[in-house]
Amino acid sequence: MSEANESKKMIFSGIQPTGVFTLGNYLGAVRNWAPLQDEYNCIYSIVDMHALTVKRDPIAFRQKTLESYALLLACGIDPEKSIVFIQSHNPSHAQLNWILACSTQFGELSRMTQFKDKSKKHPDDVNAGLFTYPVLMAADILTYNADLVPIGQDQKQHLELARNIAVRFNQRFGETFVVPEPYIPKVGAAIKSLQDPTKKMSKSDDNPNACVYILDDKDTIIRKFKRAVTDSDTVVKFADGKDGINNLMTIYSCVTGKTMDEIESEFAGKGYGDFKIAVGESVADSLKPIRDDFNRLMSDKAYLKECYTQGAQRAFRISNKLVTKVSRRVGFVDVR
Ligand code: ATP
Ligand code: LTN
Repeated sequence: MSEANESKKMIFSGIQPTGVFTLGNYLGAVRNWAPLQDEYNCIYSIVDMHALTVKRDPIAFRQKTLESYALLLACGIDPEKSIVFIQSHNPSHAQLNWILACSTQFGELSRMTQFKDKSKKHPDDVNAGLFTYPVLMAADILTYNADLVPIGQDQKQHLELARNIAVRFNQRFGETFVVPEPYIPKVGAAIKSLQDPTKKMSKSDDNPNACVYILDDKDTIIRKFKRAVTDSDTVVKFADGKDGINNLMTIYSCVTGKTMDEIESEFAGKGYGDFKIAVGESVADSLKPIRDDFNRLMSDKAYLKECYTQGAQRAFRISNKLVTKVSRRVGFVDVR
């Protein structure tokens, strides 16, 4: 895609290069991105500026960003069909971030649950970036006039804030931004930790048994599922109070396409042990092509560089138009 096709709706989404994507990132977000590529103008980004809100070792960070980019391609994002780029390569995000920050209230940002959680987790580094993180996310989305934003459940509150910022700006300065809609999958939008099924599965969890990473090998995946925390019951049934089993059933349903009723009948009379192995096997088999493709892509750094360089140029051509428009609207002096 060289320029956006005006007749198609625009999609934007991003993922942080904070580590290998988890099964949660995959089922809740990235897996749903590839099928959208034919019907929409899709722009997908590795949001490295967002990841900088937590202290990182620069060498490891650069490596993780490259790996995350390769992972997106391995998950089926096609740089010929979509724009795929690294956020810090396009200056529009930072430019619009500042303007939107001046239209965002301290009180609104204080209510964001991700800020509250992350500042509790890193009490020694409650930096301003962590606080204004959702404004940058709003800039990511609004600078492309995205209509739809595919995300997991945990990002709904941030998307709501982006909508509020857009509406407020439009009211004050005239119609400028499209007000984006969230696009949240019906099943898989909130995959839970395998060790504490009341918490979300998160890339930055310190316990590696809590997450399945999409590059884990088959034995590791099966081992993690065997160790998954469940209840003391034995019946595979989706029900209140069975968070662990509900989570495993959700994962199995996402991967196999089976309904909860079908899963209950399949495992009627069998115990949790058999079920956990079946979940592990189906997940491992569905992730195998990604692992193979990732290894192939990582051995061709020149190709990756070509893709992310072109991606950033294409992204800039679209976003810069909006930044120019917004700059005029707020009253910055025109340079040309
Ligand atoms: P971190 O742990 O570094 O904060 P994360 O694992 O929460 O990262 P992000 O990069 O913040 O992942 O999120 C990328 C996408 O994955 C977002 O759309 C988010 O909603 C989705 N996502 C993250 N975790 C889950 C989960 N457990 N279930 C479903 N979707 C998820
Ligand atoms: N905040 C998101 C990542 C993210 C994003 C975005 C998602 C940054 N910018 C724009 C969708 C659209 C997260 O923490 N998962």
